[in-house]
Amino acid sequence: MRIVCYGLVMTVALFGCLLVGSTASAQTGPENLVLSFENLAPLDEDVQGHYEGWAIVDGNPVSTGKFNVNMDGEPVGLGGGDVIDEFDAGEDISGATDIKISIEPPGDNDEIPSGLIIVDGEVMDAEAMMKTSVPGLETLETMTTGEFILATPSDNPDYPDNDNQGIWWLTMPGPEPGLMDLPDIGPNWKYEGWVVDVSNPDSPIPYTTGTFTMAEGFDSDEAGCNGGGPPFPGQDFVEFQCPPELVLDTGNFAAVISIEPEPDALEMPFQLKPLAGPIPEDAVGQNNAVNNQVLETFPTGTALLYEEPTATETVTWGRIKTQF
Ligand SMILES: [Ca+2]
Ligand SMILES: [Ca+2]
Ligand SMILES: [Ca+2]
Repeated sequence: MRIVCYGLVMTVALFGCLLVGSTASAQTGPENLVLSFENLAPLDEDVQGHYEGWAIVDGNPVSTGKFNVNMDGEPVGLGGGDVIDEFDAGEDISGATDIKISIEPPGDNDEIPSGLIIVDGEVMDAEAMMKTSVPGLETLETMTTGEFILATPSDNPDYPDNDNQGIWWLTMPGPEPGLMDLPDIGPNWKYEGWVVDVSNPDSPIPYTTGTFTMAEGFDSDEAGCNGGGPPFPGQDFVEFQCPPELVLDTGNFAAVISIEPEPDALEMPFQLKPLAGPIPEDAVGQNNAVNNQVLETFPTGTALLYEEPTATETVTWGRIKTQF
């Protein structure tokens, strides 16, 4: 939508400005919706499922259509389809109060949204600015910080000196929790720690350190398949545990905290990565920071609904035409 003002002061004073619909991606009717996104990642449709838009009308969700996104974040049809300039809900959604984008499981055929909403926003003046729909987002955005140490406590009786083969989300002296102001993200999400081999930037290789919901307490697999370690999230990548064995202070690894959907179909970091940073070559024996990247990397979106042209505009346009 752009605003066109006519030059004469008298005309503007009498009739105000005209609202002229933008030329591209105009919503052609009250059943239509235009979606655009930043930082929304393509889904592996067979494993992760697909996106689906929902207009909340009188408190009930109306599907605006299933889609995936391409590498530019543009909505596309499932199975490698074309870019979708405009969605058609098949009924009037111009009175929607909210727009939500869900992730639906593979083969989903029902007409209700899954519990997993990735972005949503309230409709104001036929437009919804959508933000990532994770509980505690405001805390994640600016307050959440992270630190880790390298250590391998689970095999220390035999191997006290291989500290560069494990990572623990804690700080010393202590141990104190290394993840600060980590909000409760509810039943549909969980945190997961990762070390990522980035020696080939084109194909990074992630290794999980386990899933967790709080900064303190054991994660899903403790130090690895044989357990052990302190009551904090972390992992020992040592012979005593299951493979792989990793040496983390080579300058080739990054440390990452992701937020994963629950249940989680893919053994890869999900697109929400609130904290990440390199594992430095001098990481052993010190606390190491990961950076908050929520504002730069979390998905956002815009939903444009149909706006009924008002009678005033029509009258004004007619008067101007007769005047000039
Ligand atoms: Ca569904
Ligand atoms: Ca050790
Ligand atoms: Ca673990």
